Amino acid sequence: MAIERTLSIIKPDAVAKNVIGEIVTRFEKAGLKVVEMQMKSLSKEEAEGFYAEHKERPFFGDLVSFMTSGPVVVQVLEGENAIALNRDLMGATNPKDAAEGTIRRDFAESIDANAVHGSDSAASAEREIAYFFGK
Ligand code: RTP
Ligand code: MG
Repeated sequence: MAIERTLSIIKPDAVAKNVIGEIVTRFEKAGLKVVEMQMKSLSKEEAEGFYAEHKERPFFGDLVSFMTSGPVVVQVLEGENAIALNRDLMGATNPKDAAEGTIRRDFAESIDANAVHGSDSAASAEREIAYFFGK
């Protein structure tokens, strides 16, 4: 049993759609516990730093514009196998490829406006949690 923590962001498209509660309910029903939660608007610098691993990618500018287009909900989720479990609940990056019953399949519009972020590894989770909430 590995109890992990992972960083989740409910992105501006999902906040605008008024589905914060539905998304959090999916985490809770899957056994993940919300242990930190903050609604905020990311500055350009915060979004750039958060997604720094993608800074050379062609979609980086669009990604930063999108992530600063409205408020987001930043959360730390805790539970058994939380990092992989959250990625499973989210579904594939492109909602067109996301499995039935996943958050992105049900709430996302496009590969850009794809409803949620989730840490993709233990190292990412550690960095991302510290980025928003400190150690
Ligand atoms: P996230 O980091 O937001 O949880 O998404 P992810 O792991 O599923 O995907 P990642 O590869 O980390 O990409 C970060 C975000 O960049 C946008 N993206 N666009 N046009 C493209 O080919 C492309 N690839 C990625 C997506 O919005 C993705 O969520
Ligand atoms: Mg990612």
